[in-house]
Amino acid sequence: MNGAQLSEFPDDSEPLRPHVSGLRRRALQARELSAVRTFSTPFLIKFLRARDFDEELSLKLLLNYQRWRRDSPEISTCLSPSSVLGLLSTSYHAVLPQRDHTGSRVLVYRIGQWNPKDWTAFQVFRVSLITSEIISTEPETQRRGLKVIFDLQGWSLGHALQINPSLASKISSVLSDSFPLKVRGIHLVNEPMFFRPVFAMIRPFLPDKIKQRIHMHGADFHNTLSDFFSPPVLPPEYGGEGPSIERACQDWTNQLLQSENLLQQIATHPTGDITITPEDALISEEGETEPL
Ligand code: VIV
Repeated sequence: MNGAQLSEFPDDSEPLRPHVSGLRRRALQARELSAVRTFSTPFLIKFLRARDFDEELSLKLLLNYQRWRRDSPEISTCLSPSSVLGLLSTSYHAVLPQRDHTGSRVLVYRIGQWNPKDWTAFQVFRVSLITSEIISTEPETQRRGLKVIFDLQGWSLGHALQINPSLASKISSVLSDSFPLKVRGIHLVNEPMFFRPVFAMIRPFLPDKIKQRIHMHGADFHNTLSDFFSPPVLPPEYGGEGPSIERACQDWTNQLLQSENLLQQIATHPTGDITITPEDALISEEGETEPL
């Protein structure tokens, strides 16, 4: 059975068990994680699904995720949606209510709603990390990944000045191999000419696979965006027939606010694994074959 077929099985099914145990054993043996004694099954499955059940690649992703969290405390130590409520209230961001025809989650970011005088790039990044943590718990999103629409209308020098090389490298790491989500498409709309230098800073760090999935639509996006998304998926502002972008942003903000506790737990947990059950702890002790 290949990774894509395995991915379809539910979390607690028999065919997934040897892979979960395999990744758990590798993770428990990894020197970088020596302080961690348990890994829950749903947590490990996120990384396995993101890498089509290749245990070696899944371990690498798990270690990169840990490293990214550690190296980006300005972004990862607080995942409270209410701390960025002012930004969310401007209709900056939504996860659309409908998945696309392949089952991917569709995310919209309206950069023009971000006033760089009020919010730092780290806080803006936090919004994406919050959403990513929430949607990465959904098995269907773990299987079918996500697509992002960046509306760059209103992109200004004030925005550009916030994106330095260190931040550009953090952006490319989460897009490539530091977060357990499959990035299936990045669509830029309304990008102005002077977005190019910023894009040129991020692009060299991206693997070819991701580069090929970036589409620049410009101001005439109505014609080309519809090649990728069917009308019921998109809000009318983007040429679709779904609920308005304002409605979608409000609804998603409310969903995030309801997850405040969960997000707080993820942020403060040493590995971000908040789904540990007593049963999982037992399995991990069995899996521990090396003498301490
Ligand atoms: O956060 O899967 C200059 C995606 C994104 C994520 C995270 C995950 C993910 C697709 C990003 C996309 C957005 C965490 C797991 C990278 C946060 C970006 C925050 C910055 C401050 C926004 C500034 C605007 C960018 C727009 C261009 C981006 C690309 C060309 C990718």
